[in-house]
Amino acid sequence: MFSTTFLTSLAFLSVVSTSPLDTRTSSKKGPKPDEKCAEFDYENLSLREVGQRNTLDWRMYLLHRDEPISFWHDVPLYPDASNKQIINFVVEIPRWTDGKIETSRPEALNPIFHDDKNGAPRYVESVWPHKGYPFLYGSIPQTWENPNVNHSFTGFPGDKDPMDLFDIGQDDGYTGQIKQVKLLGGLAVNDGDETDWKMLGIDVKDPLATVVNTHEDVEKYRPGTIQAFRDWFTYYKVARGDDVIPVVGETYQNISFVMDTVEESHKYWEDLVSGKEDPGKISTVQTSQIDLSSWVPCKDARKELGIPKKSSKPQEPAAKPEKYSWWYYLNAERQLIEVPGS
Ligand SMILES: *[C@@H]1O[C@H](CO)[C@@H](O)[C@H](O)[C@H]1NC(C)=O
Ligand SMILES: *[C@@H]1O[C@H](CO)[C@@H](O)[C@H](O)[C@H]1NC(C)=O
Ligand SMILES: CC(=O)N[C@H]1CO[C@H](CO)[C@@H](O)[C@@H]1O
Repeated sequence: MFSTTFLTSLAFLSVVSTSPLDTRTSSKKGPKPDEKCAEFDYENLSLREVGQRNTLDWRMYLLHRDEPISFWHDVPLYPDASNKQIINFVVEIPRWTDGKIETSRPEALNPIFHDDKNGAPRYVESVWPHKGYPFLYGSIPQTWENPNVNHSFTGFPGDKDPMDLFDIGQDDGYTGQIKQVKLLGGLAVNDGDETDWKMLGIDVKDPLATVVNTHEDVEKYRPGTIQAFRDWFTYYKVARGDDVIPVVGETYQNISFVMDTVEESHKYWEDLVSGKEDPGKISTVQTSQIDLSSWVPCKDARKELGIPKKSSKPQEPAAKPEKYSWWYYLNAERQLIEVPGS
């Protein structure tokens, strides 16, 4: 599809990543590389925001050296392949906010958008004592919850999304932020008979990060939070009328198992972007895996894919329905308490 002038040598690609997808191109001799496609550079990331927040048209794109790239396929999983406990994390939902903000599966370069429910922007109800999401929430780049295999631990197929992670650091975060987090454990959530891991991590810059290595370690410094966050994932949809969501194995899985699970998910992602697995409606267009047919040179991506040229003028977010500023209360059986006559 693209001219071979774009087939550049590995030296200029994301050498941070050890994915076999990268190394396969190592012997290729090509013409002068496109400087903008050079090694993934965390200092040169920026965001392009189009449309009004709290509307279904709003989009956030990730830029690398001012060219759009994919949050999902182009941000490496491991900042340093020699330490697989540290991974990159794409912040979708900052702490204490309630908009259901996600990475788009079907759109080219997978921008972040506001998920919809029944044709309107989706929010989560605040269940007492929490306000919105009580942590930063987002996805792990270059991972995939494969819907075509039953996960060996849960017995259920994946939910087709990148893996989710929640970051318990003190920073509030912002949508589109790329962070490095230390993995501490994970919950094998079974949402509607689909495997939907919620990995627990902490921003490596958080003062706590150096003294915690597992979810158990967190207990010493922040008693009760680990259990409270686990429970939050089980009941956060109850206020909208759903059932409690079960966690396979009931509690957090240990760090070595969780690191293996992330790595396995990275392999599923490789099968996805390489076409080994049928992508279905997922857009696998990317700018970093040069020998795959899903590759577009980063300097051409914006034009080829019709990505907006610039951010729109900053504007006030659209108003959200009043009920999302309320608190909802559950009884001991985790059922919604209804006030008679209301
Ligand atoms: C996954 O498990 C279900 C239920 O046990 C089974 O029907 C299905 O064939 C399995 N799928 C795969 C890909 O093994
Ligand atoms: C870690 O978790 C896995 C899955 O639950 C389990 O099979 C394994 O024995 C655990 N390892 C340790 C050291 O607890
Ligand atoms: C192309 C580009 O944006 N380059 C910048 C990358 O980051 C370094 C360090 O912050 C800047 O000096 C470059 O100008």
